This record gives sequence, structure tokens and C-alpha cells, in this order.
Amino acid sequence: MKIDVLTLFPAMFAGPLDESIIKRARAAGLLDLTVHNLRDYAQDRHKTVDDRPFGGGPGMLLKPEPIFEAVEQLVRPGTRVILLSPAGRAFNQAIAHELAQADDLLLVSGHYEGFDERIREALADDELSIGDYVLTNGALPAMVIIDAVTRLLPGVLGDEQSAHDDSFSHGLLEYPQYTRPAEFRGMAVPEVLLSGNHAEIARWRAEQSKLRTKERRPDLL
Ligand code: 9D3
Repeated sequence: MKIDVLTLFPAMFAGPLDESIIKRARAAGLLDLTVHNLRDYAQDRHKTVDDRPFGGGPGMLLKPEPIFEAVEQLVRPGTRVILLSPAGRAFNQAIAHELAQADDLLLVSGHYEGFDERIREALADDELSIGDYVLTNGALPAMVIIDAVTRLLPGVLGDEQSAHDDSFSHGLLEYPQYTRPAEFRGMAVPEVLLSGNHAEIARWRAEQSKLRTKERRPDLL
């Protein structure tokens, strides 16, 4: 998959996407990621990318010309153009699966008070938020989405981890897990896990998952 990112903060992307599984996916050619500086597409000698809202109000808006120029240069047939903003629909695992089916993604990171509405209307296939909290810009959300989508691409995770993932993500939180030692600073591992009774263990885990989900994330039930 090809992912292009359009951002005012390209330097933020160095680091997080050069580690671990994403690094491997890129090295293997499974993810082809390019980060573009929105300012490079500005049309005037001051490299202006934002302006004040008509009608007044606080803050600045990303102006249309640089984003139209960039998107028109970067899209190919089959590219899904996604705006990142606090006003987007809430990103989740189902959307990650959906995006993993696309040929190409172009993620457009927001900033300031938002986008001129014509950017949404004319260019965006979708608009996503990663949750209900206020960040300074859309760069971290872009990285979150890239991470969640990349690990779903065929060949990125080993078979073991993929299968593990499928069997555990039944929409419940994970049950408590323990490794050695069986007793640590007076804290014992639950007896059932040492019993070797796999039916009992499965029953215990299912029950713990449900209890934990009811306690912490009743919205999932
Ligand atoms: C109208 C007041 N603010 C909305 C809550 C304006 C605003 C604040 C912060 C507009 C943009 C931003 C920067 N954040 C993002 O661009 C962003 C974001 C976020 O802040 N939280 C969760 N997901 C996302 S995706 C992009």
C-alpha cells in the first residue's frame, strides 16, 4: 500500500514510523510511505498556508490553494483522500480494516481551527478523528492511523500474531495474564492457570474478560 501524508510538521513523522513492525513493513515493500510538507505547495513567496475566517472568529484556517495543489499532484486513480480533524467520524478497528483494503491513502493533517470547507467538499473522501480530546495538530492522528492500518496489511504480521489477534478480539477486553514466577513478592498467580485444565482455564479467561469489560468499557457490551 502507498500512503502519502500532507502535513505542516513533517519532522514529527521521523521516529515513530522508523521502528519495529512499521519499519519492517516499509523495508519489505509492504508499505510505501511518503511525508509531504504542505508548505512546499504554497503558491506565494511567503509560503502562506492559512488565513483568517470570513465572518470573524478566533484562529486561522488552512486555505484551499496549497491543499488543492498538493492533492491534485498526489492523487492517483483509487487514492482515498482522508482529512484528519476533531470533527471527523471516530476512527476504530472496523475503519482500520476498511482502509487496509484501499490501494492508496492520502492523509491530510489539520492544524489551527480547521480547513476551509471547500477542501472537505471537493477533495475529501472521508474525515476522521482519533478520539474526543484536543491535540495541537493531525500529525499524531495520522501516525496512529498509519500504524493501525499497516499491521493489517497482508504479510506484515507473522501468522502467529495475526491468528492470536483474531481469536482474542471478540470485542471484549483482554483477561489478566501472568508469566513466571508463580509467586512474586507475595502475589500469587491464580491457581486455575497452573492447573493444566484447559477447559477450566478457557472458562476463567472468558469470565475475566467479561467482568473487566463490564467494569471498564460497558459501552462494548
Ligand atoms: C473548534 C475548536 N477546536 C476543535 C476542538 C479547533 C481545533 C483544535 C485542535 C482544530 C484542530 C485541532 C488540531 N487537532 C487535529 O487536527 C486533530 C485531532 C484532535 O485534536 N483530536 C483527535 N483527533 C484528531 S484528528 C486531527
